[in-house]
Amino acid sequence: MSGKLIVFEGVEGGGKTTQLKRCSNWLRSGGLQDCLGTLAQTIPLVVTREPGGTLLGTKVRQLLLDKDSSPIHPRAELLLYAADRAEHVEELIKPQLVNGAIILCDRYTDSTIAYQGYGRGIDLKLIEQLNQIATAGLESDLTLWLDIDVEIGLERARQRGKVDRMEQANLAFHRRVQQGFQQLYQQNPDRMVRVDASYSEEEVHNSIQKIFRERLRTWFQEPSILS
Ligand code: Z5A
Repeated sequence: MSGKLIVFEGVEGGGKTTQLKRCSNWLRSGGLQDCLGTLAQTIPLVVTREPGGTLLGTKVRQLLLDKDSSPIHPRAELLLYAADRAEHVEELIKPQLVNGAIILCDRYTDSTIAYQGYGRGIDLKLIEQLNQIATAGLESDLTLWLDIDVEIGLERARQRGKVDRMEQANLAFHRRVQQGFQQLYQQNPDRMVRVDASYSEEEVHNSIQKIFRERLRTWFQEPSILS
């Protein structure tokens, strides 16, 4: 597969959605061309998210995040995230990678390890197996971990006014989730890059741009015939 899967991860309020949008706007409005020259015209850009990147996923997302719905058992919750992902990988991610696209995805497998594993306490090995089944082994090429203090992130999410079922969980839960992302970052130094998300939107965007510039050139630029 010739495309690239780039995932934005982290606890609530870290600014994933904000930064993913800024990043796609920047890439579409000349950033990709700036990094890759004329090659940029041949590379599609796709923006998606989990849960909810497909028609089925939209329905699963409603079931999972509706704050007024009755509680879902942790194993049922885990399987719903896995079902969303299996459909997402087969229907959208794989075909777009074959098509050579750069895919920007809001959350992926690390969220399941952090939230259902560290947060809910489900066996991590079981989750890894399920992630393997759901993705057929497809890992991200790059995961940007937007690292923010849990309380600051939740305060940002609260100020925005939208609170979903996961955000209603207690602080101890979100701290365990944060610990999960820290562990994943330590275990996957090649795939994961930490971005300090405590700075202003503009500053965080600039850090992400820098990472993109380096990676895109490494991935897509053909070696010079002179070198
Ligand atoms: N979940 C799971 O449990 N297991 C899984 O396998 C998967 C997901 C895939 C998805 O919800 C939920 O599903 C999520 C994990 C769970 N739990 N929750 N809740 P979502 O997609 O609706 O929400 P989210 O992924 O958690 O995103 P979020 O709450 O919207 O946070 P965010 O995307 O990181 O932040 P944001 O929306 O970009 O920004 C939040 C606010 O902060 C907003 O008002 C911004 O204007 C502001 N902001 C952003 N950046 C800054 C900076 N730099 N300074 C100050 N203010 C800022």
